[in-house]
Amino acid sequence: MKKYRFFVLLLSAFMTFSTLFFSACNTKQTKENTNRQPEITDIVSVQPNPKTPQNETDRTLLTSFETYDEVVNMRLLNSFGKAQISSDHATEGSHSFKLTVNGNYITQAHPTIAIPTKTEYIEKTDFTDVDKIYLDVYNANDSEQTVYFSYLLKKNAATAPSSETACTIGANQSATLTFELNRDLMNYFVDLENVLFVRISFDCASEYMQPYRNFYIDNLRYSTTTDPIDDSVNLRKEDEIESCDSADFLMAWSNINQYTYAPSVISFNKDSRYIKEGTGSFRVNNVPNTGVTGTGPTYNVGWKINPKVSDMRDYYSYSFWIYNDCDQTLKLRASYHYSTGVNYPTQGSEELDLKPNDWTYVEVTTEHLLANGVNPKNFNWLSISVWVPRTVPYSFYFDAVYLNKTPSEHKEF
Ligand SMILES: [Ca+2]
Repeated sequence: MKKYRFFVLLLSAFMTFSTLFFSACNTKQTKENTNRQPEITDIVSVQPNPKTPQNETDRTLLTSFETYDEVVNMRLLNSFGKAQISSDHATEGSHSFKLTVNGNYITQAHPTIAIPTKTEYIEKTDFTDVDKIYLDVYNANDSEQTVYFSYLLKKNAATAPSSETACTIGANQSATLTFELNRDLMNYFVDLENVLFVRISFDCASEYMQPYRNFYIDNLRYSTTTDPIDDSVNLRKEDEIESCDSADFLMAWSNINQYTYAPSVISFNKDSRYIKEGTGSFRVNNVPNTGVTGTGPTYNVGWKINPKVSDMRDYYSYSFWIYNDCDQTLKLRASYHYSTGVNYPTQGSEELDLKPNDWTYVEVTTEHLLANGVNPKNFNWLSISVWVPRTVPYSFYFDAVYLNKTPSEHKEF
């Protein structure tokens, strides 16, 4: 017993030091995390997770934010703010994670903590059986706040986020938030067996110089179910590649490249000025000044989708609309490929000008795909990417991505 007490004292001393250290390092940490690729290590631990509370035997701990070694692997994204280990408002173990949340009001990308899997702390990467996520939160603000849970998943050579599940928490309250995951929906778009990060997000600041918001979080855990996933769900209409009418459909899209090389954020837009058809469109914004390799005035960012078409020769073309929210003409790159194991579309592309502050219709014919060597029965990816300004905030929107059986009336090139 004496030995145990001594160990606790030592640990406390270590934690105090760690708290200071992590806090002091935080600015650097945030900057590095924005620029750095996920650090996925191949450490495989055979230790079972022993930290399941006795009164919650159906819940398994993911993290309790106890040690510096553990939290240093977490990434703070999208101008997050700060995070540090705290001894206040702990609900599991003796420490919580104190968050000072900012988020860039221009990008509207949620400030996010990304917690890596496949580590000695979280071995689990297959989350197929996980139906609920639990997080203890103390909302130290005078207003109701929303907290989001999502996954980042491996998808071929790229990554894709799952949709965000939201929970609200009242002002100056502590609560256990329960995120009920729609496994059927997620399974339609992403591979739940390949989770790279579990992510906790918050709303962005909504205006310039908005005061930071404070939260304490602890005791992130999950429960599982034996219910099978319903894989008969079909969310697309005939000949529709992407309607952009639901935030859930964002899951179908992957970054064209590693974040480091093509840093951008894709999000759901409901502003009717930027919708061509239906109830929504997708917005892509750049992440200016992130030290991307290269020095030109623009760099290429974009997102790609598997069109899930069995034979492209059944169609005349695919098409989409794109809005360039900028006062100058920019270059679009509509690329397509069928190769596997290559994370950048190399099979062919259309480059064309995007009119300033206007919609442009883009149609790529099957004839053109065939002429560029695309295997019509294995048309894996189509991507929509734009050469965006390197240092200035910028957005483009796209909508109504369809397969067309006949030449469409909008054809412009
Ligand atoms: Ca804890």
